[in-house]
Amino acid sequence: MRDDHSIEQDWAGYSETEHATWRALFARQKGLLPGRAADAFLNGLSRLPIFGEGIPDFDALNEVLFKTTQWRLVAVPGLVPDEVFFDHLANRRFPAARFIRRPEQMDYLEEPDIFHDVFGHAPMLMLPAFADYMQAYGKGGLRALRLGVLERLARVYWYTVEFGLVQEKAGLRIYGSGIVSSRSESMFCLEDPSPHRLAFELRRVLRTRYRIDDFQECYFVIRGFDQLLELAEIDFTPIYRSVETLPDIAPGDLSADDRVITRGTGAYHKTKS
Ligand code: HBI
Ligand code: FE
Repeated sequence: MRDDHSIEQDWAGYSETEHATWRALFARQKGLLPGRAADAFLNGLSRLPIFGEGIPDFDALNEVLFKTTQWRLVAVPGLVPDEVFFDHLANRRFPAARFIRRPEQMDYLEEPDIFHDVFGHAPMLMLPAFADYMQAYGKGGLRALRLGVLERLARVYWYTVEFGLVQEKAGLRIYGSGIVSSRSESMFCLEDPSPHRLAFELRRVLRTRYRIDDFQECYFVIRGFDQLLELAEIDFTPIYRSVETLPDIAPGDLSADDRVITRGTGAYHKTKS
């Protein structure tokens, strides 16, 4: 392992069982995502050498990704320390786990694996606005560590990059990597009546706790990816200060100022049944 925690992907070292796990995960999500995933996600996926046959080769991916938005994937053994993670993002490198889940973990695992990191994250990095937002998050993460406000900033990443929804003309769509890489949550987040779907509001997000052990009870909806680019351009320091004394909000709670996005007309349309 290098100082920045990166390792070789060693693509030739994957076993047939590992490629078979990828194939099964890919086939399952591919069928679910038309009509559910954001256009930008589907478009990014279609332009990258991410296929159903087996685990992608980072060298081939990086050739396309780097040419498009100057991002690249670097292989890591698993979770890396916050500071290392942010430093990679600030330099337009996405640390992606080399390992794939075991066959008995098809539906759930705690740590991000290569399917989550590559299938879930790489397609959005093909969109210039999103690519710039991710880099800004890395820089902001390094600042937040110094200011002691990482717990609050991490919620912005969670509710956008990992579990974000976007309002498109055709309806509500998924762009969060934690959702697009999960069979059950990609249905739950759009179709289940129970979770709150709220218009994205920065101060509200900074205060909202999240669940790591179950489906989200709350999703935040952006108007489009320009909204993320706006976040990349503002100074968070006065905003941290303005919410410093305000209490956290539980993920299942609603407050009077929340703008609830209904799933009514134009929300989610099935394109096939
Ligand atoms: N490391 N490999 C990896 N992937 C992540 O998503 C990740 C990480 N380290 C820290 C981290 N995420 C989060 O704690 C930050 O977003 C706050
Ligand atoms: Fe992730």
